Amino acid sequence: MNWDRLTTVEEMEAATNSLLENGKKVGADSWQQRVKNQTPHCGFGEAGTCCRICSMGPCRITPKSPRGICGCDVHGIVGRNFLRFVAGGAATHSDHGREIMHTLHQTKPDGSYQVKDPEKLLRIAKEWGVETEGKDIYDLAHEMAEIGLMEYGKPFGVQRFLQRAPEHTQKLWHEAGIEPRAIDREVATALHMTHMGNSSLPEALIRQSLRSGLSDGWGGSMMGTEFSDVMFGTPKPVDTTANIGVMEKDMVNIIVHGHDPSLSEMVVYYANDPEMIALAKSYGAKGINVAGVCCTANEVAMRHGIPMAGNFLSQENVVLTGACEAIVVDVQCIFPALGPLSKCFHTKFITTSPIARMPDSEFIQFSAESAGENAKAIVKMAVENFQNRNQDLVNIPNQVSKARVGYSVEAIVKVLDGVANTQVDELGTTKPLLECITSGVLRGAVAMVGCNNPKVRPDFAHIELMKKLLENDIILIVSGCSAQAAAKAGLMDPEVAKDYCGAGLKRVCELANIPPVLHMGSCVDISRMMILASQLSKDSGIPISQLPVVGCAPEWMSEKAVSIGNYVVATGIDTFLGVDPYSKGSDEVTALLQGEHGIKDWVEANYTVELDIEKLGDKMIERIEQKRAALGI
Ligand code: MSK
Repeated sequence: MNWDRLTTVEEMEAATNSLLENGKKVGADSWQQRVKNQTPHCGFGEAGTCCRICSMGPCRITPKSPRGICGCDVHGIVGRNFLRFVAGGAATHSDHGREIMHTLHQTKPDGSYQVKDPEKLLRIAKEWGVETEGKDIYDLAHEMAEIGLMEYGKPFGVQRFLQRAPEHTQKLWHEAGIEPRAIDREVATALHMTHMGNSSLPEALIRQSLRSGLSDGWGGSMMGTEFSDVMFGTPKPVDTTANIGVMEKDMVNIIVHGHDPSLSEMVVYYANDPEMIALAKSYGAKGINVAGVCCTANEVAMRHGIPMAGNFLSQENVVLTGACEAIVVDVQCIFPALGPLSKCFHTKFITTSPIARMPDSEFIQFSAESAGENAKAIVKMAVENFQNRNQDLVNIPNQVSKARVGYSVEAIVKVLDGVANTQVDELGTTKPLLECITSGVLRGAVAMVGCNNPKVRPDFAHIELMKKLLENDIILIVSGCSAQAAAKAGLMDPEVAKDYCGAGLKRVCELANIPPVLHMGSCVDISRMMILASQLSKDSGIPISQLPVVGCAPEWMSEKAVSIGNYVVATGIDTFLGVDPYSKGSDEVTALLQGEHGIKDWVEANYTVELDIEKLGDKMIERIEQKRAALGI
């Protein structure tokens, strides 16, 4: 265990290699092998220049064949593919938010789901103009759930949460014609626009990409985050541990993986049930250990201090330890490979959502109405499986770091008040953080998010970029698998990580007793970052685009990440990518996304794509310093 220094990527890779050796003993496949099988990738796919939207093709654009059969040029094809990519992500995130609203509708004082943060519910109700006086909190929760669900399909108007943005941002959205209407409408419009015979004008396609992205970040994702807080509690700083060594040799190990906290909350609850613990002991285990992978790990870590076993490309590692009794999944980012892999061991691969059905899994349909019963059945199945573990195959690398997680906007506002001693009003203020930035104690902030991608050495880009930014007194707010990369390395351990900071950031961390990399949650929680940026802008009077703040997704891989990129940029935050979003095949689309006169003219921010991680870091620091110079700070 590395309690007093960072765990290096090389050490993590050595641990993975020892797990792959374990897998070889039982004939397991691995993503590392599948990457080799799939390489080299299709050049047309990578450039975004293959169109298979209708059945006349597929059409692939080359110098010899510059147009598809319908006559669409490369710019239309790349633009359409890009918009479809965004729509897939916006639909996915927002459907997660929709499930949360349905769960909110099921809350009862004595039910599986309750209102744990009534103040937050009342605050949002007031914001939405809903009468709260004398109303029972559960009646209010149900009313808010219905109103929230209408945001998905209302025939008129724009998203309610847009009014949270600074006036300047709202004006830009209005003038650019990208205020998102009903969430489902923006996804449907994206699919309609990209159907054969509709839009092929890059500008129109990219405008709709921003609009669809905004329907996610300021609609579906924001509802997912805010109402998860209402039901499960708004995160506060809590200490936990991270990396593969959180699996316990003598305990029943249950891994929760996916995104929707409705499932994992209940699994955590029943894993603590004395009846289940007694059952585990009757099978010779010392107890039940729940740990997380991917964003579900973030959700339960920040609310309950549940350890985080790994991120996206570590998901096979937990099974390869030979000590995983069950891997329980809900939705998104789940490798279908987990089915055949779990068959090589004793592991039960339990799927729970009709949205994510996979071969070689046991399906226990989870629903808000029968949540308790379902979760108990899952925990029992895992416990009973302990007896089937083959002890000769158990290999748990001794790699664990400490992590302090759970920095919601509310928590950040609270802890940073300790640094500058500014009076916090009822709703809180970001003024202490602004003072640190304007005085130069902190040079700026980077919101680092996103996945792992085998195109980038896993976790290396996240960790190395974070170290470089910390050295330069740039504070990090992180979410998703980027957050777990930091936690695995030890960058969320306040004691260890402060030594990687410049003098200013180190002082802030010591005074506020925080790590320099602040864990903000899962990938839907990037909406928290939008609220924080908006609050900084309102408290300073400076437009978001002029603040020394940038976004970064160095190892992103999913459609959701592209949707996120679109709402982050559309909110005015320059965004730096370490993987190309299949757009390089069109110089027109590239200019719109990355140039000085594309989306930048509409929303005052754009993308930078840089595959060299060292240069990506330099470019972010340069942009932050340019913004500081422009502000004269
Ligand atoms: S889980 S979308 S791999 S961050 Fe949210 Fe991680 Fe990316 Fe999935």
